[in-house]
Amino acid sequence: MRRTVIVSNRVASITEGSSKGGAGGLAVAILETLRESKGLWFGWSGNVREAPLDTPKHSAPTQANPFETVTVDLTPAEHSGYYNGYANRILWPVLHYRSDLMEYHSEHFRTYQRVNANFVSQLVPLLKEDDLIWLHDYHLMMAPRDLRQAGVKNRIGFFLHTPFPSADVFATLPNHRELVSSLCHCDLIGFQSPTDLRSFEDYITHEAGGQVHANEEFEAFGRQFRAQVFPISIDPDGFASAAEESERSDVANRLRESLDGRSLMVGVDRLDYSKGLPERFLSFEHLLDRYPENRQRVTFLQIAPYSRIDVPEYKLIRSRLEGLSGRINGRFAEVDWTPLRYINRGLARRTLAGVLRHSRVALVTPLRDGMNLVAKEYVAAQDPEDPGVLVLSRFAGAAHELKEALIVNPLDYENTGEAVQRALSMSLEERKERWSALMDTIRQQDITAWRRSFIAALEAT
Ligand code: ADQ
Repeated sequence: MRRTVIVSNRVASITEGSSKGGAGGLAVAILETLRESKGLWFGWSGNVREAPLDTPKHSAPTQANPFETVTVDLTPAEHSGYYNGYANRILWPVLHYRSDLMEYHSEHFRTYQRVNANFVSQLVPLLKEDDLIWLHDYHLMMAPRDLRQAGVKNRIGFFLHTPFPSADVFATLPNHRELVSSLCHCDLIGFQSPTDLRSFEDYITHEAGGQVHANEEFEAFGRQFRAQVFPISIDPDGFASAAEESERSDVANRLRESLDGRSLMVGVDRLDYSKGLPERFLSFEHLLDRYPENRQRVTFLQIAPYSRIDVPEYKLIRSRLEGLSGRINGRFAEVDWTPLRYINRGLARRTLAGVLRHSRVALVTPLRDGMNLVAKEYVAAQDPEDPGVLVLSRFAGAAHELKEALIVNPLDYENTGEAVQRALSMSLEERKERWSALMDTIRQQDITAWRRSFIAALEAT
């Protein structure tokens, strides 16, 4: 088996990803790929230093983790230009159809290019002839070109975890051509959903003057490559057992007691403007307004840990949510009932699994999302004898697969409120039918299938 070299913005600490159910799905997938191929994981250490070390930091393989990690530090200027500036304030909004939020400065693009080039120059001496190189996500879009310029002939694959927006939206990025022409140096580009692939095809034919042939073969900027859909997933059975075990935990008991027989609705997201949280809060307000029988009977728990706190747009969305949650609770709360519990902290994965299992309805209503793993985790966490209902945005990549969820347009908050009402009153029989169809889908395309199919497709290019 060939060695796989994974390159991502961050290298997670091994302990974060060491146990099933204890780690995020992506970390598990990456670690399994690395273990199987005795691979190498390269990326940022997470440290920001005025004077970074000259050489990257290696960690040697161990018996439990038979792969290497190599990490580099960023300077404060690199962190602010490449990570906060270009990746999070320019690329992220555009990839999520929010060009209006882009804060463009050409200096940020130069820093982004410099950091990509620096990653590549530190990586190249570590490469072996038949390594497969697998680049992850929007932080590293200039790396394919740099790798080829450094003479690297290995197979290179790139997977985009976010959406690829429609060609017109992508073209609002002043550097759209540089970014896509760099990606075209890959042998394989992977997207989350057919919508993303279609948008990319459209970009290639209409913006780049390239061609799309049969078998997902592309030609553009003088290069030939493939682009395909690989919907990312989770380990459903691992997550299901974590949820089942967590049901007997202290936190689960506390949650059950505090609900006092009320139905629980849940939302779990990083606090990000792409996740549709204000619209979700409004849909809950609509539910209580329009269907007063839910007052005192339903509690909505929204878990939304802060993310990207240095980015101003995230401060704005935070204060908007604080305002809305205050208004909803002020309007509807009783001395013995708080309708909305809004928590800005992350939960341990096992605890999270238990909370999802205990929830009658999950609201996964992003305005745009590459996939959204919480949707799949919610399904996996359910009790097969009494499963809850998933209310899912049509704009999450997951909606392409999870067709038996109640699919909504999150911008229509009233309609989302109606879907929740339908979910709360759905018969056990219908809940079971929908759940088992959803669970079958997730089992068929789980995280192992995802990583193996990407690697197989890369080898086959
Ligand atoms: P994210 O935008 O971070 O990921 P998501 O797919 O939902 O979104 O993954 C988040 C992960 O973090 C999930 O496993 C979830 O359980 C966990 N998580 C979220 N909030 C948590 C909390 N409060 N406590 C504990 N755990 C929490 C990006 C893209 C997505 C894409 C993924 C994977 O934006 O579209 O699905 O990468 O490709």
